[in-house]
Amino acid sequence: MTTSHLNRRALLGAAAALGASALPAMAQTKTVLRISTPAVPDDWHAKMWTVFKEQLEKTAPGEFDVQINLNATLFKQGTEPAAMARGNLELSSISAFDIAKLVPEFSIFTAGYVVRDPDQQQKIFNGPIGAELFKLVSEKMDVTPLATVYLGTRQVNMREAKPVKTPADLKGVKLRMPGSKEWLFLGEALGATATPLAFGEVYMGLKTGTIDGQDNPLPSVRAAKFYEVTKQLVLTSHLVDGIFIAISNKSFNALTAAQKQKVTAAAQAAAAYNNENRIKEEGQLVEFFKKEGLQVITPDVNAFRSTVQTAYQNSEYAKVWPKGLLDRINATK
Ligand code: KDO
Repeated sequence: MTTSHLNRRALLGAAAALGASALPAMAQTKTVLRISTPAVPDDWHAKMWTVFKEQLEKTAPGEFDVQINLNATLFKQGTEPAAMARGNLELSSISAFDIAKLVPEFSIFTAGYVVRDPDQQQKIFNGPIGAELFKLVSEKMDVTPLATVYLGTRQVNMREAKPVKTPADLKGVKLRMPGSKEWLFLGEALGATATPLAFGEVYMGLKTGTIDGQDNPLPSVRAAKFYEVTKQLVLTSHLVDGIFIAISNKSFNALTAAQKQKVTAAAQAAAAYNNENRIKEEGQLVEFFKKEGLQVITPDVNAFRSTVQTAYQNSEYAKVWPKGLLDRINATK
């Protein structure tokens, strides 16, 4: 064997060894970002995660392994913040109701008829109020909110049509709400008998009659097909609802400055995609539901507003709202 042969063989061997070990080594350097959400695939706030993933694939090729888990298949609705704090989940979209459990000041955003519209919602959370409250969220929940997602304006959706003008007309109505005391308070404030149930069980609950109604924004009523098992929409517009794309601090702090910027930009692009599509669709859905045979009525919204606002003002929640915050929210234009 000549020297050159030896060298070639040695080189080939080294290259093979490198090839074999280099691939898994590269794969290992990808940062896994697990996402869990109860959203159904056809809803905008489910599809927005694909926007997040695709943007990161473009801006940081090969750096992230984004894993999207819809329909609450990875974590049950409402358990995502605890999973993130424990390090079992990197990202989720968390609600004001999830946050209020650990940051009581935030319960102002669980109250009906506080935020006026999606535009004001963005201004509140992208301005000084958002900055102050998100700092508390990071300190107390160990997660960083990256973007504010308009979930839509919540409406009452009834299994059987009923003349509903004021909160008194919802007396005795078993209105499904997500399962936490903050949500149940909102259902009771509307005049109904609030019944806790996870989002994934609502369709069956409506179909079988274990609940009389549910509340959700119109795009979610469409995406989750609740219109197939209900006969009426009551446009109470009681909550301009928001969810927040949040990342666990442990994961966020492990990123480089450039990665932090790219992940934040991807979250904001995802939220912008959702917000634009959701607002547009929300404006068109009344016609769609009417065509599907639902009765759509507008109740005495002022009566709902004053009853709900009084319930919150007299509640334990209002006692911990920072002084002047409601005025600052109202002054945000
Ligand atoms: C719901 O369970 O009614 C709700 O609208 C509550 C939201 O905070 C959010 O969890 C949402 O469901 C899910 O993302 C499903 O759309």
